[in-house]
Amino acid sequence: MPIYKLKYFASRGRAEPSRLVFAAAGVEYEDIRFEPEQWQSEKESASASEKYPFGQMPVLEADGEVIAQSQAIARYLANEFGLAGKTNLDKAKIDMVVDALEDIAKDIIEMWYLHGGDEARKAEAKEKCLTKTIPTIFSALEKMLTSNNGGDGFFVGNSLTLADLAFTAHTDHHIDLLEEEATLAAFPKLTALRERVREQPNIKKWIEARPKTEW
Ligand SMILES: N[C@@H](CCC(=O)N[C@@H](CS)C(=O)NCC(=O)O)C(=O)O
Repeated sequence: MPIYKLKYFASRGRAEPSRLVFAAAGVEYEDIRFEPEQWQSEKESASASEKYPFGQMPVLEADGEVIAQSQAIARYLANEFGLAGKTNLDKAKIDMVVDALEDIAKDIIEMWYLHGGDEARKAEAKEKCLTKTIPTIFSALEKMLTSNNGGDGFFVGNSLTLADLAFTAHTDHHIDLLEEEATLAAFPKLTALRERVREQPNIKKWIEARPKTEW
């Protein structure tokens, strides 16, 4: 097994789907968390372009090989640990879920950057997220989940995959950043899936043990 190091800020954010993949697989890794000032000096270090190809985090080191981009990292780990579906069609379905979640993340990030600035525009962005983006995407995901074993199992196939883990990580994030518990309420199958994933023993253990962060 390679020696894995996952580098990110002291938050769940874009690293948490990969952390959940590690947890689900029961694989050890070094969970390196930088404070903003440490990150600044990392970025200014002589080897920054090798260690951080895009000048951003998260970054994974696997036996010294550097992999950047959060989705690439999560997919790589899921493939390595058998959480990436069995067929190319399974993989495409997992990507559908992950990419749809990224569309929500884009809207939330846009809203987040208005924080402390134009409060009216921020409220407008939040409203759009809550009344349009999330309901549209969650309706499609609820339908997709329901079409697989009645929605009482997992998004794809008969076992846990990156799709379920990414959904669980992203919904925590949405709920915290939007300060809104209600986004899932209209979607009973998605709500139950999230609980099922959070109750998986390895995931439960990680959620209890992980550093408590604001987001
Ligand atoms: N597309 C990239 C985006 C990465 C990204 O935006 N990283 C932010 C944190 S979430 C970052 O490193 N910000 C610090 C900086 O740009 O200096 C991914 O998914 O990994």
